[in-house]
Amino acid sequence: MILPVYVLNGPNLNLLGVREPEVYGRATLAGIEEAVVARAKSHGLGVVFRQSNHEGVLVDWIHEARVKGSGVIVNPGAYSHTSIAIYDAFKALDKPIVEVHLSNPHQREAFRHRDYVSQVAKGVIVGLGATGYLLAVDAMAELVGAGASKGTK
Ligand code: CA2
Repeated sequence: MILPVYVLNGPNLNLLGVREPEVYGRATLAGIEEAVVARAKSHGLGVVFRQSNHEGVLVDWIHEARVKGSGVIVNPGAYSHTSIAIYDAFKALDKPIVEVHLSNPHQREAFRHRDYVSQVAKGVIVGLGATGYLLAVDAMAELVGAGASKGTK
């Protein structure tokens, strides 16, 4: 039995679908959660899906995933560009990490070009909107050896 995949979302992502649809798309976080859970289920994987606006809460959840998760898909939001605490927590996580960004930070302000989490992630998906989360689930299924992943059936 494979442990669930943690899908962690950082600050302001609770506002998805409400403001700035031209940057982040029209999907709400609840809609993304529903699609992620369905996609993970197709791979035989469970999901723990969470969002917090607080750095320390995200650190605590990464610690929790060390024990209770098989890997972490993360959109750290703006903490990607600032948080050494989240970087350190991921360094201590001996499990696959896939980072997702809805927008493409490389096409945006210079302060979004540095990304601490990318330095510890196995893979990074940017600029594809909500689809990026689903691609991350497919990649994670392969990384954790989930039975029904694409290409194995
Ligand atoms: O593109 C992404 O997924 C980001 O992680 C989103 C973060 C941003 O700081 C990163 O550079 C890239 C911001 C999330 C803010 O989400 C909002 C959604 C709707 C309205 C306002 C903010």
